[in-house]
Amino acid sequence: MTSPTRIVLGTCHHDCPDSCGWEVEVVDGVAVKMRGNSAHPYSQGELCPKVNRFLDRVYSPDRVLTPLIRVGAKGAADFRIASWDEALALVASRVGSVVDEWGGQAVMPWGDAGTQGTLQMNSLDRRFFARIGSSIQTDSLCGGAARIASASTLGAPLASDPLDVRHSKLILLWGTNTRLTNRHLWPYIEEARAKGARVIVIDPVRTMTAEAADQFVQPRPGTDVALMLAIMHVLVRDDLIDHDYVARHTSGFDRLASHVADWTPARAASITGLEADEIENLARDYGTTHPVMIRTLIGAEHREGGAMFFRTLAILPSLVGAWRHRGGGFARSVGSYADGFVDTSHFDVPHLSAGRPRRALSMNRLGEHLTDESLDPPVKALFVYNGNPLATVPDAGRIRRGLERDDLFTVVSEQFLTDTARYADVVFPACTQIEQDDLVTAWGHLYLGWNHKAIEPLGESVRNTELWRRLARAMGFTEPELFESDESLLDKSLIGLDVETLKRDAVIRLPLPEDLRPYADGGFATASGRIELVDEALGAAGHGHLPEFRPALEGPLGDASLRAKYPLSMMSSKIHTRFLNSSYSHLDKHVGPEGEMYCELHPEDAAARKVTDGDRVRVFNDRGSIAVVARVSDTPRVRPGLVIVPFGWTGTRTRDGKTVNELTSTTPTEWGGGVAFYDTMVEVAPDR
Ligand SMILES: Nc1nc2c(c(=O)[nH]1)N[C@H]1C(S)=C(S)[C@@H](COP(=O)(O)OP(=O)(O)OC[C@H]3O[C@@H](n4cnc5c(=O)[nH]c(N)nc54)[C@H](O)[C@@H]3O)O[C@H]1N2
Ligand SMILES: Nc1nc2c(c(=O)[nH]1)N[C@H]1C(S)=C(S)[C@@H](COP(=O)(O)OP(=O)(O)OC[C@H]3O[C@@H](n4cnc5c(=O)[nH]c(N)nc54)[C@H](O)[C@@H]3O)O[C@H]1N2
Ligand code: SF4
Ligand SMILES: [Mo]
Repeated sequence: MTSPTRIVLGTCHHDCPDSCGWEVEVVDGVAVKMRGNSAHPYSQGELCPKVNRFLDRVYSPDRVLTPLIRVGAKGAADFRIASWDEALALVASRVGSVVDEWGGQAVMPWGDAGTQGTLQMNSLDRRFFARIGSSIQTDSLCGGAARIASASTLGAPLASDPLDVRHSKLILLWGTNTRLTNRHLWPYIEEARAKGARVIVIDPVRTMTAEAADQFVQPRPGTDVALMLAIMHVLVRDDLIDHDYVARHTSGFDRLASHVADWTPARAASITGLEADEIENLARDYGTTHPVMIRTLIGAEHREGGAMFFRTLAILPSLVGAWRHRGGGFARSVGSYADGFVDTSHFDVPHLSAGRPRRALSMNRLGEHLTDESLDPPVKALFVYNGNPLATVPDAGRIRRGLERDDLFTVVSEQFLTDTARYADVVFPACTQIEQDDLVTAWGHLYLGWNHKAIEPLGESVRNTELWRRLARAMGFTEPELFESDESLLDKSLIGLDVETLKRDAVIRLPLPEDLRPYADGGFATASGRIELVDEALGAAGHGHLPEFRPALEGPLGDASLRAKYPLSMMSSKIHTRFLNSSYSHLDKHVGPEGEMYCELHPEDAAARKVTDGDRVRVFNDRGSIAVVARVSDTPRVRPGLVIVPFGWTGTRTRDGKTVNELTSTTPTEWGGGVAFYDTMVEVAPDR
């Protein structure tokens, strides 16, 4: 007799602003169907081309379902199946010896947001690594610099509700590819358009979002701060300033006004490659239309000047009083709004590392840390979870050389044998989201999601929290904090929420006002309560008291000798609808329709290199070289001088086993702890 069908509600865990609600149909303990939860107020029953086939991922024959121990060469993915006991004992003994010989800091954790679930992203791992006294992972591949830089202007990383674009008359999608990366926001934009709103996309690439916009502004990459300064120039010159708002809620306006006096549209035009008229019109539209919303996400952070982009952009709404209006302001990540309701600070238990010194290692410079002979102590053991750094962190060649080291012991927790997992000494099998309970805070909207476990973990896979508990036990640790249950961890985190409704519906809105408008009447979280247009701290640190345009060293206006060797700028943003970062690019039904990893060139650049559409080419610089197919079209998405190689491919599906991060730069953002992936110079040559 078959048991009745159960419908289990859940929330997507992916590192994606949408955090959609879903429902899983379960028969006899097997998930048979998965679809969007039509009662989810934001995603309204739709998932996406990545997650529509999620069950293929869950039940893929390629899932890692038991612990694995390496038997072949590193990178060969030659493993044998092992019992949990054996694998745990091996890790405990190898890591134990590393700690004895080199100290805890020789252990490096590397974890990202493979799941954004509150428990499974970052919870007991913090305690486990504190107990070891490991190195501490710092910096951020995604969002950290944008957050810090926006907060440097606004006082806190809090800004407009993106869903308020419904009420806008003018929407500037500035460095975000909404239709691809934040697709469930698009209907809200269309709603505004139906009421007469205009949409302007500002992006160096003619993205699918640009194609759907009313106006497309295509600056040279990394030059936006010059554009913003010229917009400020026009606002001041033509007196489109909201003087009342500026007087009451900002300080330093006079200095800003004189600072932008020589930032004429003509000057910015020569830097951005735009027409001076185009800049004039953009500034005038911005200064005269209300409500006016600037929507941005992460992309423009991945540059040497990435932090300054966000600091400067966040200034614009205060100059025109855009914050006053529903549908006006600046909408970026709203993740920090959940902080008051989901408090995970108790996940950190400082006394666990008492007496053990800890040092910071940047997650963005993994390759450097793994190969740096002067590092004291060197990294001797590496734990990777919730990420695939060999495919997603810049300068992958160096990471590979690190992972190949015989004296490095690498542990990976994964669902699949990713590029990185192939180099592991031990792989532990990880659950997927429908095999685990969790809470999901969103960064693209103000709804909080619950995720109910729909099926039992497949094979011997475990949720991350369980892995940390098992590892702690195997290491002989006894502190009770290392073994706290998932239920207890979550219970202590939820503050002032209707947990019953949250669990029943798997979604509630954060208890915030419907009309959010955080700064309608000022109230910035700075020391003075005002936006301090002159930032003393940044100035003292050499980053400019006032917003400054500084061209990237590895950019078209940067180091001339580098440019002579590698004259093309390379972007590697998200392009494919069926990939979510490097996840899914190993699954046939996802990778098949996306074709092959390519390099798109402007026809002029292609002709100069005797490259035509479909040719095999090499894209290279001093860091490495990748083999791809050229894409050249009569309607190029880029200006001359810029090429695109899409991000997201896994090396298991590319011609030479390499991905675009073989070429990318590890130069940090000038401040804010980000990394300048997109400021990368290359050359392209036929591969004959
Ligand atoms: N389909 C799909 N969706 C995704 C993801 C995915 O891999 N695939 N990844 C998810 C993740 S992790 C994130 S962080 C978000 C990111 O979401 P977004 O920030 O929207 O996406 P990005 O592609 O990083 O960058 C957005 C746009 O910024 C542009 N850009 C880059 N440099 C500049 C610049 O100097 N100036 C201007 N004006 N624009 C610039 C790029 O051309 C790109 O079109 O997407 C999420 N959604
Ligand atoms: N060139 C270039 N590089 C980029 C970017 C770019 O635009 N261009 N974007 C950057 C950005 S914004 C981001 S966010 C990063 C993303 O980089 P990563 O975080 O490394 O993203 P993924 O490659 O998707 O890896 C997520 C992994 O987590 C695993 N996973 C999922 N759920 C769980 C779980 O519950 N437990 C465990 N143990 N594992 C799980 C998945 O199987 C998957 O392999 O890439 C960055 N790198
Ligand atoms: S990946 Fe993003 S768009 Fe797709 S289902 Fe998950 S949250 Fe929604
Ligand atoms: Mo990201």
